[in-house]
Amino acid sequence: MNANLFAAIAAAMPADRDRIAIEIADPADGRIEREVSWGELESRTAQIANLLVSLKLAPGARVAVQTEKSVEALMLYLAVIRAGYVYLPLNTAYQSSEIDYFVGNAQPSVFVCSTKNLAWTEPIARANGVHHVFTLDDLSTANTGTLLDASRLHSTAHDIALKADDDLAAILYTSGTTGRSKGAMLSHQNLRSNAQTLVSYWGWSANDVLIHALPIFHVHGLFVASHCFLLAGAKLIWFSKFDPKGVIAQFNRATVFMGVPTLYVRLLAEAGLDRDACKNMRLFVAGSAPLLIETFNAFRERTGHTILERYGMSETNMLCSNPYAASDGERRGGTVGFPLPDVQVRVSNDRGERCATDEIGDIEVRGPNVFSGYWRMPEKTKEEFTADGWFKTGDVGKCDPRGYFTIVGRSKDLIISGGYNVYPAEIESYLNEMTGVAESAVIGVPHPDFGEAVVAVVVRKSGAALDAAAMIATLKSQIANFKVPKQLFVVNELPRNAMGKVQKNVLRAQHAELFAAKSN
Ligand code: MCA
Ligand code: AMP
Repeated sequence: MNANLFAAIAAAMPADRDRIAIEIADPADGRIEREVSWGELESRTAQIANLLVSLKLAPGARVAVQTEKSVEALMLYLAVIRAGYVYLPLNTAYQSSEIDYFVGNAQPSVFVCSTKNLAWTEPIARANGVHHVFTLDDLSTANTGTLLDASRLHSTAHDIALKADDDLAAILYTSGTTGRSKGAMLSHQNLRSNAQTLVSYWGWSANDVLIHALPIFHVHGLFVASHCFLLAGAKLIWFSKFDPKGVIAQFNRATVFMGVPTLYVRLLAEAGLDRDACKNMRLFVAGSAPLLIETFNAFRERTGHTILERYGMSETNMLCSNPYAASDGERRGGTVGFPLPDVQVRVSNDRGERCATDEIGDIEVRGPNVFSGYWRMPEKTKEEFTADGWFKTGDVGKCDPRGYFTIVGRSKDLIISGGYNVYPAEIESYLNEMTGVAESAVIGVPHPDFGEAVVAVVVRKSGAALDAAAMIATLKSQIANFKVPKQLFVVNELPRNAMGKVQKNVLRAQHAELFAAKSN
């Protein structure tokens, strides 16, 4: 059997290749602008796969991609998998020092960027030894980019590369609590097994129509959403950008929606979100960050739908899900439900023993979905697994007597803002480099839209004058904008405990109302 994920995707395509696979919507009003058939998806991915093969890349070569969201970018992902290379998606918000790190660390053979970024990204790629640089833009824009132009010269027939279960399919960078980002290595089996589990557990069929409004450089939009639609042979309504009005306008033609909690908060802010607008829908899925119980309840009241919350990680794909079928139990707000079939989840105390029911401890996981390790970081990989082979998620939680898991916090110092992960240590390292800064502490505080917002507390060196606005502006020029603190406070000292450790919990309590007050 060919374990290539694309072999499973090809097998699930409808026999009638003229059927529409993707409808591309205008983000603002939801109007359908273009359609892509299954046949086109198949032949376009074959052409791009053939182009990649013609480059005579080494086995296991990485293809790094930083492009705007487009169906062409989804085709590129599928083509990389199909041709047997390794896909490395990069957030469009990343700036030069971030791209330099990822490209330097992963050493891709191919780098694909938007035409508008070529001038600054190509030198970084070339300096890091990348041989092939292409551009890729949305087909609806005038310039389609060199990747599509070159691919059109290639055959629309392509034999799917033969892959084993453990062969690498993708590398997803996730930041660490200390040091730089780590590349989570995901195999064809990791991706395929998890996608097949979700298709079956969430009751997918070829009649489903999924509204896809998430970015495609992280697990949620790239894997969870795209793989479910592909393996069910269903249909996508494609939004290049989330817009609540446009999305609501399409609910009456769709059956499934997936979003991070911020998308649900923004949907709820629209008067047009009501039972009638959602009457064709069968499933709303939330994940990537905690869904507040207020959001869960408000959505049910307004639409009559109970959001299904699930929990996952870049290293593991999806781990837990609230039940889809009523016969499996109710969907409980504030919980992430049960371990998915095939996935094992346990809660351990700091002595490595199993916690009792309802006892809080570290969440550890095992299964065919769990990655094999961090790219070229064997020591880090070893640290993140227990002696008996379970992956330590860094999330803290508990399991109730009925088997529902709840995430109560994180042992890792991580902020999740609007579904994007921000590691305080990274922001602190940039702040600490600035003239006049003695030290800094970056925290997450509750935010009505993003769930958590990044806030920095900076200690000035004796006699130094620090300008908070100027420091924020400097950060904006250095790092992805979602990581930049929404507010920065200059203080004389940080609160410390008896051991001299900075008490971030004290800072979080001090600033807990910062954004709540603003929203009133
Ligand atoms: C945008 N901004 C943000 C965020 N997004 N600030 C904090 N957190 C954010 N997430 C800021 C920008 O820096 C900018 O600030 C201003 O908001 C407007 O930017 P814009 O791009 O127009 O924002 P937006 O389009 O409204 O984006 C908000 C968003 C987006 C739609 C919620 O953040 C988003 O798509 N989030 C989803 C992320 C996701 O897919 N996560 C899944 C990870 P300024 O004006 O100052 O420059 S996968 C995962 O976590 C696991 C595996 C799982 O379980 O799924
Ligand atoms: P990432 O590695 O960027 O994919 O982020 C994974 C992290 O997101 C997990 O370790 C959790 O901390 C968090 N996460 C994902 N889904 C949920 C959820 N439903 N509830 C709470 N936290 C979540």
